Amino acid sequence: HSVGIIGAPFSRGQRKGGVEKGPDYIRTAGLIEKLQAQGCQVKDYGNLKLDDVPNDEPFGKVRMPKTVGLANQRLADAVHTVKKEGRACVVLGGDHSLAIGSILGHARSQRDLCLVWVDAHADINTPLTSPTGNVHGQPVSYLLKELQSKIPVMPGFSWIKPCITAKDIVYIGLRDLDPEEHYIVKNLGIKSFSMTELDRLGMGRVMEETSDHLFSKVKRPIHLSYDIDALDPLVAPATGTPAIGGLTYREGIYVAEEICKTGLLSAVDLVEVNPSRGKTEEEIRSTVNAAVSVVLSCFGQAREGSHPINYQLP
Ligand code: DIR
Ligand code: MN
Ligand code: MN
Ligand code: MN
Repeated sequence: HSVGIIGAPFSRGQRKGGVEKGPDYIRTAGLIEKLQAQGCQVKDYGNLKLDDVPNDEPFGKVRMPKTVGLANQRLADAVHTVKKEGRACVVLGGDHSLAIGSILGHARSQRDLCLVWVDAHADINTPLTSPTGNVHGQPVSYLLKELQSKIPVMPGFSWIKPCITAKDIVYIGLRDLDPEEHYIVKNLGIKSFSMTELDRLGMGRVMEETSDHLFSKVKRPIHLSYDIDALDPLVAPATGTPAIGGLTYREGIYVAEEICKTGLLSAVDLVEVNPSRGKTEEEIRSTVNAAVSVVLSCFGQAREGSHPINYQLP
């Protein structure tokens, strides 16, 4: 695998400080060295320089629209560059609002991409349904063609053109949706494996059905947008909006292993690691290590073990 890493130390899509430290914590835990040790060619593009835009008044409820819009514009350009250079792109967050720029940048070079969204939350509020005004609870709404008529013109967001349709998305791990979000998911018929479906089917069937729905018939590039709060807070407590009853470590890794095996993985977001939300060093360590393991599994780390293709017994 040839992998490009972008740090997106961005926190203005929600209210809690600390999530901007995610990229550096994940690097310090050895992500790049570990990817290289498993045979990946890695280029680290460094952290984006993202500044607050002055006089960034709320638009309705939406908080810091100019700052969030500009950061995502920068990120879209960076992701586009990584894809032009022929690498799989890994964006380290930062909060989940950065999926807007990551997916739009990805879509510039990969027209028919599909989206696997692993999260406790659907992140599909529109600016008008959002109960919090936090853009990290809204990114999917800006990306969906079907919702375009429901999105008002907002400062900082005029460059955004939706790039995916409802049938191009699968959700995995949902358990904390606002009523308006549930309405949108059902009304648009988005394929969703909430924790209830996961309990019914098991993760093996969930990944089979994800594959059937998105990429088994016609091969297409996969964008994996992975919110660390998809994992149970017992595993990943250092995150802004933890939700009890989530994926086990094993289920979380299995998703990444299966996506890796398709050979279609083109971009990954690993978001919402917030070291400041860990109550102890151990909570931070556990969350960061889970994030590193998810990315390693996306690019070849397998629990069954592995060996070089030309290996000869001595
Ligand atoms: C809530 C929480 N649905 C919102 N969303 C979160 O703010 O729109 N997304 N935590 O990650
Ligand atoms: Mn979430
Ligand atoms: Mn999210
Ligand atoms: Mn969140």
